[in-house]
Amino acid sequence: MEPVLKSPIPAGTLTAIERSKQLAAWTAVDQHIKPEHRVIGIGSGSTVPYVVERIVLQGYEANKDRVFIPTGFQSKELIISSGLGLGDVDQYPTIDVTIDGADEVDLELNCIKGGGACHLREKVLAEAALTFILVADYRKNVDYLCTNFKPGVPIEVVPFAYAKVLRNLHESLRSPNATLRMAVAKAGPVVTDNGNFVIDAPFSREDMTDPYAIMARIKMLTGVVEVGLFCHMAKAAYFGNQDGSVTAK
Ligand code: ABF
Repeated sequence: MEPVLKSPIPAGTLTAIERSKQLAAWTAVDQHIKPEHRVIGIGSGSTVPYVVERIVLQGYEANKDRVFIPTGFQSKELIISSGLGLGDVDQYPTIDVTIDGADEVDLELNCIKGGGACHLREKVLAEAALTFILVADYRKNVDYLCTNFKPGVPIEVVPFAYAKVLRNLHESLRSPNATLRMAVAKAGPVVTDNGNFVIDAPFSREDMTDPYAIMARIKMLTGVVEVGLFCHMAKAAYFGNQDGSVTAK
């Protein structure tokens, strides 16, 4: 049975989904960021602003020795606009805690990330962290990956290799509907912060019983930079629920 924590937040005016994101984020900050922590990784997505909100409310920005490392443009702006100290992972290759969002999290705390095309930098910050924590709303809490998140697994590829990697996915990796991610109005491919393209590859429930095995096979394809499957990395995940409770995995 998963433990259910009491909400740290009084009822407010947010929508149910936003409130559930906030609940997850605030709980993760309260449980895992300690006064002695000096280097904190800040992920991407729409749940992470609530992480920063709680950090500021807890007064953690006041210590100017504390630095916050972003996973991309969005979190960098968030850190700066919230008055937090900005750092970089090349300066701080060991991070005390990284808190980040997810597209889906399974029973074993494996997750899909990269719906926002930031998963390369997100994985660097997850791996650099002594403790990596996930926060999400209740829709992301699943038994098996690729249940609700229909685009599938995001794969960052160098532009030169995208067509070859697509063929590999279609023919050898049982993902016949893998597609190149296009920008709004199909103006062209989405380009990541690293100048690469993203392929979205849906997988069957059967394949997602062992996401690590699929991740390892995709990662071996020449031209793949990073796979949005984070296996055996997270220490805990928090999901805000519609009833104001938080589920911890
Ligand atoms: C990032 O933002 C991603 O890896 C994931 O794709 C997404 C989750 O976003 P949200 O918090 O908006 O659901 O963390």
